[in-house]
Amino acid sequence: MDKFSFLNAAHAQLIDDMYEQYLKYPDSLEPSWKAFFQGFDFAREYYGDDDSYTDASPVVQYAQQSVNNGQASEDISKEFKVLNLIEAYRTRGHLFTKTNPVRERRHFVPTLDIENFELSQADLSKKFNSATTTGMSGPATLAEIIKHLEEIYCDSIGVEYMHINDVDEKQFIREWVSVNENHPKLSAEEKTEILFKLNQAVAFENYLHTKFVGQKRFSLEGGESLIPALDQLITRSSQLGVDEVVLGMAHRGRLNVLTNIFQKSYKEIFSEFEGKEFEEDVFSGDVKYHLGSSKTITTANGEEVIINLTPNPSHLETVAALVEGICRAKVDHKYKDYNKVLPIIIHGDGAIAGQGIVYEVAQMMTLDGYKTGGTVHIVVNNQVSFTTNYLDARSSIYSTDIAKVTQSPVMHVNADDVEAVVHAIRFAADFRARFGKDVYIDLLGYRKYGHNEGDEPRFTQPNLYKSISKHPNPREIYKQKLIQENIVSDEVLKTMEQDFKKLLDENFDASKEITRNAMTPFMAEDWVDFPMAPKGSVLKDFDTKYDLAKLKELAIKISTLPADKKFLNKITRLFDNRIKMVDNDSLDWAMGELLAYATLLTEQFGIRISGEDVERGTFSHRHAVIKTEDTEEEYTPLKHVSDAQFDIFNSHLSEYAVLGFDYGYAMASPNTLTIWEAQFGDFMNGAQIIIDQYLVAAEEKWKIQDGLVMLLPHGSEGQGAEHSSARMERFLTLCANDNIIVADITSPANYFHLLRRQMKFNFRKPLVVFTPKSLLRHPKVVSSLEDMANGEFQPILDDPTADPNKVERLVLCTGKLYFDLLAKKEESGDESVALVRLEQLYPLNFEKIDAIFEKYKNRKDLIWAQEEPENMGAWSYILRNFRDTGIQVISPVASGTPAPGSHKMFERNQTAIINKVFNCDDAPSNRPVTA
Ligand SMILES: Cc1ncc(C[n+]2csc(CCOP(=O)(O)OP(=O)(O)O)c2C)c(N)n1
Ligand SMILES: [Mg+2]
Repeated sequence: MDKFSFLNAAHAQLIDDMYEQYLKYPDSLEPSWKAFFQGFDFAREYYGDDDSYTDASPVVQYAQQSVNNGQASEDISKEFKVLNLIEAYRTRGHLFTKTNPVRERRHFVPTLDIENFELSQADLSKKFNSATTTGMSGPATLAEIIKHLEEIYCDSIGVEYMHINDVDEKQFIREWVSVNENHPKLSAEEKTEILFKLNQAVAFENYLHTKFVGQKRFSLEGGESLIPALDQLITRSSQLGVDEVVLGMAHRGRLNVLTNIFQKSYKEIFSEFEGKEFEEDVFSGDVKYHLGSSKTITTANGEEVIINLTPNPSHLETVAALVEGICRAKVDHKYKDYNKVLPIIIHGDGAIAGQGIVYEVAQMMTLDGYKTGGTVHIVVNNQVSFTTNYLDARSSIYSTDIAKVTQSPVMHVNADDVEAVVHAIRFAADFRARFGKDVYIDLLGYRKYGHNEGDEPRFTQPNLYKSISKHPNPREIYKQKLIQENIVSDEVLKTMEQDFKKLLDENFDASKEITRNAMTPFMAEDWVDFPMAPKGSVLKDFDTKYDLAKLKELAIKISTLPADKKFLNKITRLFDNRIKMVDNDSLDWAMGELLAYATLLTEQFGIRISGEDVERGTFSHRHAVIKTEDTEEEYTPLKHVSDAQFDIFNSHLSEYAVLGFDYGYAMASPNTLTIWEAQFGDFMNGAQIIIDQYLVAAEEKWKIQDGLVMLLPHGSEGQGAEHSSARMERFLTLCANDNIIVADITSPANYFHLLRRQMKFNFRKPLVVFTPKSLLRHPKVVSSLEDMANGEFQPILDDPTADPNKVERLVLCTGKLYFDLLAKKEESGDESVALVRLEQLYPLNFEKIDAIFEKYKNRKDLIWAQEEPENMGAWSYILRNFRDTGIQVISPVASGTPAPGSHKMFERNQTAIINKVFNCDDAPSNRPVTA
C-alpha cells in the first residue's frame, strides 16, 4: 500500500495551505504547527526533498512521514484525526440526519462519534486548524467544528455527494452547503410566500377529503411541501435562464400539482370528481389524475415560464422517458440551448427503486442523442409503496441510489421542514444549471392515508400509522415557526386560510354548473397547425411526389463521397454501387429510404432516427454515417442536402426508454420525421408499455397526436425462433379508430412514399412499419426514380401480370412471403393464382380491396397466405375484417414460437405453404400446414 494513502486530498490541501500561511505569517499559526513547519524547513535544508513516494508536495510528504514514524507532535497527529472526522461527515453524514419526520432512522455503524476517530472528550475544547477546510474562518475548537458539521450535514438535509469523482462538482457542492451552514436565509416575504403555497397544498387536500369522501385522489398529505418546492424550483430556474419546464409525475399529489402549480381551476377538478363525460364523445378520456396540462405562468419574480405536465399512464416511471424526449425536441427545434428547458421528474420511492426504466433513462444523461442538460428528480418519498414497506421495496439504502450511476448529488430532506425543502430545491436548480447533470431531491415524508383514500393502511403498517395519525401537518409546523419568529400573525393566517376556503367553496358551487368536462390540452400551442384528423383521413390521397430531375440530383449527391477524405475500400465500392443504381434507374431499399429523407430535408422537414446501431443499420444496408479509415472522422451525406436538421443516433441498448424518448420527441416536434428502429422487430416487446399506453391510446385518452415511426425488421428467414417476428398480431389487435397506421412494405418506392406521406399528412399518426431483412438485397426489390418521383403510396399492390379471366385463386398476403410465392408462380407458370399484397394493413382501404375482389370475380378461392404460424401474423385480424368473404388461411400450424429453430424445418414449412398456395401438394383442404 502507498505509504501516503491515509492522506486524502483534504489533508494534503490543508497542509499545503497552512505551509503557505506559515511562510507569509509564521506567527498566525498554532505553536505546534509553527514548530512543525520549522522542522520541515530544517530537514529540507539538510537532506533535500524526498519525492520518491508520491506526487504530493514535499511538505505533505514530510507530514505523512512524521505521523507514520510517530515523530509528529500529538497535536499534529490529532489534526489529521480531526480531518478524518470532517471527511467522515462529508461521506457518511447523510446517514445520521434528522430527515425522517415520523420514525426512527435505521442505525448505521460506525457512527460519527469522536471516539471512532481516536479523539476524546478532552479534545473538544482544543483548537484545530482543520476547521478552515469546512468553510470556518479560522482555527476552531473540536466542539465548534462538530457543531458546524452537524448543522451542514446532519440537520434536516442529508447531503450525499462524495461518490462524485469530478473535483469541480465536489468543490461546488462543498462550498454551496457551507454557506450559512446549509440553511436557507429567507426574507419575511419569501417565508410568507412559502406558507401561502403550503396552505394551498394542505387546504386543497383537506377540502377534497371532506367533499369527496373515500374517492380516489392519491393525496399528497405528508408530502405537501412538494408544492412550495416546485414553485421555488420553477422560480429559481427561471432566474437561471429556464424558459420552459416539462414535468413528469405519477398519481401521488398530481391533482394538487395541477391546481396549485398548473393553475387548473379548482372547479374543473371538483367537476371531474363527479365523473361526468368529456366534452367530445370521440374521446374516451382518462381519469383525472393522469391528465396533462400546459400553461404559461408568471413566477414570483415576474418572469414568464411555459410549464407542461406530461400526461401519464398508470404504468409508473414510463413518463420519464417521454419527458426527456419532449425536452430534447424543444432544445433541438425551439431553444437550441439546454439551459432554456428544464426536465423535472417526480418519482415515488417504490417506483424509482423498482422500475428498470429508471436506469435506462438515467443512462441517457450524457449521450449525444438523448441528453437534456440535466434532469431534476424529486422523490416524494412516503416510505411505502402501496402496502409494501421500504425494507421490502429495495436492497439499496436509499430509493435514490440510481443517482450513483450518473454521479449525481442527492439531497435527502425532511419534508416537514419546508424551508429546508426549499433550500435543497434551490441547490438542485443551481447544480443543474452549473453542470448540466442530473440531481436528486429525496423528499422524506409520509403518507397520511392508505395507498388511496379508501385503503386501510393499518392492515399493513399499524405502528407507523399510529404515529402518523398524531403527527401535525407541515402547514401547522411551519405556521408555528413563523408565529414564533413574528413573521406572521394569527390574524393574517386566519384570513389566509379563510380566503382560500372561500375560494374553494365558490369553485365547488360553480363546479355543479359544468355539464361535461373539458379535456385539458397538452402542448396545444405546438400543434395549432395540426387539427385532429376526422376518421378516414388516412385513406385520403396525399401528394408525395417529387421533381424527377431534383430527385436524381439528390440521389447522386447522397451517394458521392467527399474526394478529400479516405474511406474503406468497401465503403467506396458501396457508394459507387449506389451511383450505379442511379445510372441503371434501379434503386434498392436503402436508396428508397435515404431518398425519402433527402427529399423531406429539402422541403424543410427535420429528420431524427434513433435506435440500436441505426447509423450503419443492423443489416449494414443504411450507412447513413460513414467514417474515414484513419481518423474515424464521421461523414453523414444527409447532413449536406439542406439546412434542415438531420440527426441519426445509435442509442444505448435500451428499447423501453428509447422508444418512450422518441415518442416524446415526436410529440414535441410535429415537423420532424421521428423514427425509432428496433434492431430486430421482436425487441420492441421490451417497450410494449410505450406501445400500449401511448402509441395506440394517447389520442383517445388525451387528444394527443404523435407522428412517430417505428421500423421493425420482420420476416421468417430460417434464423431461429427469435429475430423473425415483430409480432404483427399484437399491433393489429391494438388497431382501432384510426389510432395508428400499420404497414408491411415490399418496394423501395412504396417505402419512399410511405415515409414522405407521414409528413405530408395535415395531422400526425404513429406509423408502424414491418421492414425487410433479406429483401434489402433482393434483386426484385428495386424501384425506378420515376416510381418515386411521380408515383404515390399504394396501400395494396395488385398482381402485375395476372389475367382476371384465368384467376381461380385470389391469394392475399403481405411482406416477404410474396417474393417466395412469386418465384413459384414464375417457375410453375401457373396463371390460376393471383398474388395481391396488402402493403397497408391498417387502416385497410376497402374501396381498393373491393375493386380487387371485383376484378377477380371469377375466383373460386380466396386465400390469406402467411409464413407466420396460424395464431400469429395477420390472420386473426384478416379473418375479423373479411369475415363475410369465406377467406381461408394457408400458414404453418399454430405454435408457441414465431419460427422453428432449425433452418431445415423452416425450409420445409415454407415449401409446404408455397406448395399449398399453388395446390401442389396432396393435402385435402386449405387448413394450416405442418411440414
Ligand atoms: C409499472 C407499474 N406496476 C405496478 C403498479 C401498481 N401500483 C400503483 S401505485 C403503486 C405503489 C407506488 O409506490 P410509490 O412509487 O412509492 O408511490 P406512492 O404511491 O407511495 O406515492 C403500485 C405498485 C403501477 N401503477 N405501475
Ligand atoms: Mg411511496
